[in-house]
Amino acid sequence: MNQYAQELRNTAKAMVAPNQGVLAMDESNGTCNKRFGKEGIEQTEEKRRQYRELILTTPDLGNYISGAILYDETIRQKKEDGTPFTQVMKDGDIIIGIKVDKGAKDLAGHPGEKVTEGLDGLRDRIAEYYQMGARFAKWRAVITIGEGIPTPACIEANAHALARYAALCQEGGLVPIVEPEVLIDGDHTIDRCYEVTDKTLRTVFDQLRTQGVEFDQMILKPSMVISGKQCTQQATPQQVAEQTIKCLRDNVPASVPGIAFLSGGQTPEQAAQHLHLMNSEPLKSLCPWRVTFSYARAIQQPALEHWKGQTNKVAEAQKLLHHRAQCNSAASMGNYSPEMEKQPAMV
Ligand code: 5MM
Repeated sequence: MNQYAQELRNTAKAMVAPNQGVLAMDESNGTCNKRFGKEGIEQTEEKRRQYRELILTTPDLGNYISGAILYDETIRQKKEDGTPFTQVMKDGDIIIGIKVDKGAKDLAGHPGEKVTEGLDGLRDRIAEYYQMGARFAKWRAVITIGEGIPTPACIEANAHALARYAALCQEGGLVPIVEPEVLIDGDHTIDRCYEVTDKTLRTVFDQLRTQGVEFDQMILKPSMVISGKQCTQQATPQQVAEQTIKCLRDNVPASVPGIAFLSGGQTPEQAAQHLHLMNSEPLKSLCPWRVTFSYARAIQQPALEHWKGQTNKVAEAQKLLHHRAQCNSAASMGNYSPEMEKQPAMV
């Protein structure tokens, strides 16, 4: 039996505790710089550090956020006053998570498709991150819907990598967040998204089983079953919630403690509304797992747009971040209403 088994179960449960979800702040430098570029923010290590300090020092963040996923650069950084970010998180009751994949790269022989890399040397990196205080990890696979894609080759290669990553994490004491993202980009219908998500989740859980991953010691981070962004026929929020729960019930074992969605390019309000509907009757009683969030953009975006790199905007940006965390916390309990968005944003 894995020496970490009980610790892994406890961590997984804590990550999806009532009222709480996970904050994804693991943008790689490329992605973070791209988002900074759009806001006219300088693309430097110091600006990324300042931004991550803004997030992690948001007052009372730990009331709504159980854990935060960091990037390799961030887990080594400190506050301006020299306090390591890892210490700030421990003090704020936020579990330390770390992205361990090395990004989605072109899949050879399959134009338009990606496979996520990062298995080489992963055992050693996990040991280092555990030493640094991390207790969970994340690996994201990307599945694109388009003409003739995804192919079985893409789904299988990504599912295999996710399962090998998850097994290595459990061996080293980190709860794996398994993230197969079916992209929202494209003009596909919700039915097509259902078909692809169903096939992807089925293949991922087959591979997790094959690699001996313990389902009660992991968290699934899926995309929702939703119409493509450019689809002319957009499904209603209730349809998104229903189709997503149906697809998850067909594929995710009840022993998985929690499902923490990515937002994938939905607006902050959509992401909160969809999560709320899944946590409201009649869907709520159909779920054997806790259903919550692991959003990046749907929590960070308003704060980033307000901050724009300006020191005098930090406190206001933190209020916006706090508000999104609060809305999604409520949504994860079925207590969100669009009225919450009308409250003054406290700026
Ligand atoms: C899908 O992206 C994940 C969730 O974020 P959203 O809620 O915005 O969809 C997120 O954790 C993602 O993996 C990172 O932000 C970006 O990582 P890369 O490696 O693409 O920079």
